[in-house]
Amino acid sequence: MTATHILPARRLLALAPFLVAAALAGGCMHASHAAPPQAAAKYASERVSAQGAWRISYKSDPTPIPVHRLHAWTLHVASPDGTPVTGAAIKVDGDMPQHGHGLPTRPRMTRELGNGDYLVEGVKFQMGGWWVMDFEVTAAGRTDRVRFNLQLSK
Ligand SMILES: [Cu+2]
Repeated sequence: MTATHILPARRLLALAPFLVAAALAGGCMHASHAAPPQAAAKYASERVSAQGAWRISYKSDPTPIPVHRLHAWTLHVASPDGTPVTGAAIKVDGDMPQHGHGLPTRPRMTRELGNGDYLVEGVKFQMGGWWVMDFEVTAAGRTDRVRFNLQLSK
């Protein structure tokens, strides 16, 4: 093995601005298959989880969802027939699929409010555009996930 294929450091430094520019130009080079859903139904605030275990909806406080501002969501978890689900464990995540970055904060479910409602605090979006919010809900020995699509204006 020789080092002939290793670029000299100076050459790498010269390339750096172009690499950064490419990354900033939408970040789509490695996420080219990620495109915002077209159907308005995909942006609904109530959705059935992936395996059909839960019917989940959210409300942001304030509404509409703000950008650049720390705020809270209330998640409502019900069975498919609408019966509120209590005692659930909920994991929260979110990201911008086209940009390859996540949330600037780590939102958490901090309190069960009763009647199938759960408080999620620490939500913040640092830019407008297409976001996804993922919730993994475990209750009664069953785990299922739901993904909400958001289109936020700046
Ligand atoms: Cu972004």
